[in-house]
Amino acid sequence: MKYGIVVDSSCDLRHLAPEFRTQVDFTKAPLKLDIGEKEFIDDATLNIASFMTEMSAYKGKTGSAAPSPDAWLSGYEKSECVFVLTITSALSGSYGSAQIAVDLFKEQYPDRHIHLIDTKSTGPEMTLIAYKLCEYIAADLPFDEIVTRIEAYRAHTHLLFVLSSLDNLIKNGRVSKLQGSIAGILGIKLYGIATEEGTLGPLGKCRGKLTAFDKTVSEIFARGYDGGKVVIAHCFADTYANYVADQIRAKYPSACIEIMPTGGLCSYYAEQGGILIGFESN
Ligand code: X90
Repeated sequence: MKYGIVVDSSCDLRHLAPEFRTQVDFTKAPLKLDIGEKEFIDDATLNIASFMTEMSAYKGKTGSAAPSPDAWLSGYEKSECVFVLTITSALSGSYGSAQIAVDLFKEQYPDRHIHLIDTKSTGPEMTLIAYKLCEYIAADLPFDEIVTRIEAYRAHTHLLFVLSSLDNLIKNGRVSKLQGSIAGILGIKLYGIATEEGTLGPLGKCRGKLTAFDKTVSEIFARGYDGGKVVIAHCFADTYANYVADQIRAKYPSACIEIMPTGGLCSYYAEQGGILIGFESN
């Protein structure tokens, strides 16, 4: 296929909408998840519910690993014009691995086009960027024009999150102990934002079933949301995701909001009850 979008599996999106499928090849390079010696590939065959149950029950070490350059390269090779989106390089080696594959790809296919983006984010914000790429491709824009426009678009996308536990982020050294000091305290939720540098930026912590979600919705409005697209990914927390969507719709009734379950990687780190919200700002 002429156009390809290749993402790592931290992007929760499973498929493109049918109207884009004939024009764009969408490939996911899977990260790996480990429970002790047992390795799970974060692809469409992973049963996330049983993975999460097994992970919670396991007392030893669990972890994740970025896709190999080979896994990236085999995704790129399917298309002539390739856009690559990775999880933030501040928290994962996925971008570094994708970059090695880009160099190999350029050597092997000097006539093809490829553009690699460190999204400085993950999950739903990557989904928003993938959706926008589809729109540009469907509009028949030249490759370089799409590159310029997608870089400009990224200034208008953001990611907020609400987590009930930072255990896996701390255990895997993705968040400092100090930053995550509230982790594990029952009933406390932490809400925050993906910073410009692509790190976790805590905004606050609170008790109360819905307080963190109300505060997060206020943050969405405060950060320039004015009725654009929203993608919410949740880890077995569709009630919270729907609550957030309802609060947004109370102010913007025609807001375009999509709710989806987190894939393996985001489920592992966001943990049960966690939600991630990607949104567009003006
Ligand atoms: O390379 C690897 O093994 C992957 C490591 C990924 C670590 C971070 C995953 C975060 C998932 C948690 C809340 C959102 C944080 C956003 C910060 C940019 C989701």
